[in-house]
Amino acid sequence: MGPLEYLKNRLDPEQFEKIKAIDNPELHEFLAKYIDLLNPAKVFVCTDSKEDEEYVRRKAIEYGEEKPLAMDGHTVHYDGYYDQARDKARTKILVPKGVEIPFVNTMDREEGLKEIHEIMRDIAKGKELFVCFFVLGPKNSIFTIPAVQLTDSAYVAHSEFILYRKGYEEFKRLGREAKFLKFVHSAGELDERKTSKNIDKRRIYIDLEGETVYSANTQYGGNTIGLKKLAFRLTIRRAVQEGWLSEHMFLMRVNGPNGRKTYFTGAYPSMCGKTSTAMISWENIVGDDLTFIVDMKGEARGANVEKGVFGIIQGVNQEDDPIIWEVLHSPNEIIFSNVLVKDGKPYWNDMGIPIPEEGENHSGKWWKGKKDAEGNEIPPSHKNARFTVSLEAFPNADLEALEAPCGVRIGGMIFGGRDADTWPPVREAFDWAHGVVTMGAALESETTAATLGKEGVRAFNPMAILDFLSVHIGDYLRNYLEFEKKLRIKPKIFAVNYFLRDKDGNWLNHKLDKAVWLKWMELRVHGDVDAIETPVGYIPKYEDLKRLFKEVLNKDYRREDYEKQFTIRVPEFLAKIERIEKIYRDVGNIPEELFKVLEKERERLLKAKEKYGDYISPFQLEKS
Ligand code: SPV
Ligand code: MN
Repeated sequence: MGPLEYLKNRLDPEQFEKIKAIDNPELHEFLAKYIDLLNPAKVFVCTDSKEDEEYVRRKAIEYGEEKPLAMDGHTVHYDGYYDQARDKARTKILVPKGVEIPFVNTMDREEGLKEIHEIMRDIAKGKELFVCFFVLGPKNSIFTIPAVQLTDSAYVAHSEFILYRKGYEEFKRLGREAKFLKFVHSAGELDERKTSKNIDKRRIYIDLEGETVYSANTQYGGNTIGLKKLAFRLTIRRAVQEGWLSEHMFLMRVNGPNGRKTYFTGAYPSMCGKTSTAMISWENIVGDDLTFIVDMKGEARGANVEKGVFGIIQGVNQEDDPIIWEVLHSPNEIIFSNVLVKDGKPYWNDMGIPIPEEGENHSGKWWKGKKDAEGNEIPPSHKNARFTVSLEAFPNADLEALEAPCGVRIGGMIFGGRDADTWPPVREAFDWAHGVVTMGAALESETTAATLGKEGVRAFNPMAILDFLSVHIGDYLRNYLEFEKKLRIKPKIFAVNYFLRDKDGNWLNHKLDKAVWLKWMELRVHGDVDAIETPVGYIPKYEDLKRLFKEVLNKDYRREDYEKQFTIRVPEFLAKIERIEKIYRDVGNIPEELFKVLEKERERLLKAKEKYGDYISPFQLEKS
């Protein structure tokens, strides 16, 4: 029996007709194979119609995966208590026998496929399976990558409708031409709280060769929403093979003088300020997580892979995040996940207002002081609790840029780390290679609650991409360095660090200072202000920042604060070079250019140390 015939027998006629309308035998074969394997009680095929989307929304509630909240359009979803973050250990890239890729959790392809197919056999028994079509990037554009998602979770399908552009018509239009990505997900057996029961059989296996990702026995979005971090593994590989960039970056517009619009991308490991930067209320958000960058007539053009936000909610408060606050308190379509709910209202940690001392959260019925099985006190909401909402809900979204088929020209690229003692708040690279190597490839942060495991450990995380790398880091960096050659107009590269402290551990910056750094970077992209040359790049001049602090935040910026923040900490920088260099030497297959760039930086630092000592005030450098 051919795949189409199988589908005809297996699906309701109405659903079958939707599949038949897409002329793509590879798709038919894929659907027949996995519908047969997962063996659901019924199948629903989503077209781009409002009715089909509404059907998914309704099912999420009917099946108990989401509950309506008091405000129109708001629902809450809970993931299992032990299923609250990306499971790095059980996310594996399937590779041919004997292949090992540094930093990448790999597994023998044949073995992995065998295991996951066994786990997934009959896994959707008794459930409804949703077949959904989406595209990554704007529709019908140079960025577009079609994708099909199978999932037995209405919550996952619902999330994707909020986060991605619909793709059924694109599949129909492309027919056999569609080079699509495939996602197969099942939450597996559910417990009475409708969360995945068989966490020990949680698996996320990424088959590069088949461009297929399997996700089983988990619900947390980072593990299940195919088009997000699962697709990202596949697009990184495509980008390296095809000579463009698929990045873990926000995309935003910074508004310069006289209405000038300058677009920036920013790569920050989770919880390093990426979302809050992209959402500064007087600038304009295009995307908060994933960006495709291609060269077009010598320009670097960027587009948001997604059209919505799966954002961290902890710490969102009215004063610092007025826009998100407003979005979350308006009748938009929003899924709150793993928050505290009381009387139909969502609450989260550090929201800046008193919150109830009991209610329901990711642990079930919750009260202040409640402890989990390990004896740890359970906070009101999970640290990695999230909100899922479309960008259309944001009053400051740049929707024109979001859907621009040619994307937007990127003026600057930012790398944001998290370190207490090395990087100044903002600095600019001397050139592309200097930025790629000493800022992007040398990015470090501390581990956070976005993944399972210990928090607060210094973590090497080049381009904030380490968790998602699917190719050798050397090939990835080579592609990055080579990309410059295609560009006639090159984006400037910057590094930021919002987490610098003094010797006593006090923060040196306020949460909103980043808004000033952005304005400075915008001016630098256009050569509007001078800067001070240091051994590690260009830093702002005090006068410029003083003016910007006043203009942007209406704050008086003190000389002594500037001096503390922008003092070049030579020993710490040298130690960082040692660390980074060693990591790359041990890895092998790294472009020689990386070591040359690091060596030059070391020489500059040593020379400056001889002249000025270990800690160099920006005023000293300015004078010279
Ligand atoms: C991140 O952790 O980088 C996120 C959320 O954007 S997740 O989808 O879990 O990756
Ligand atoms: Mn992310």
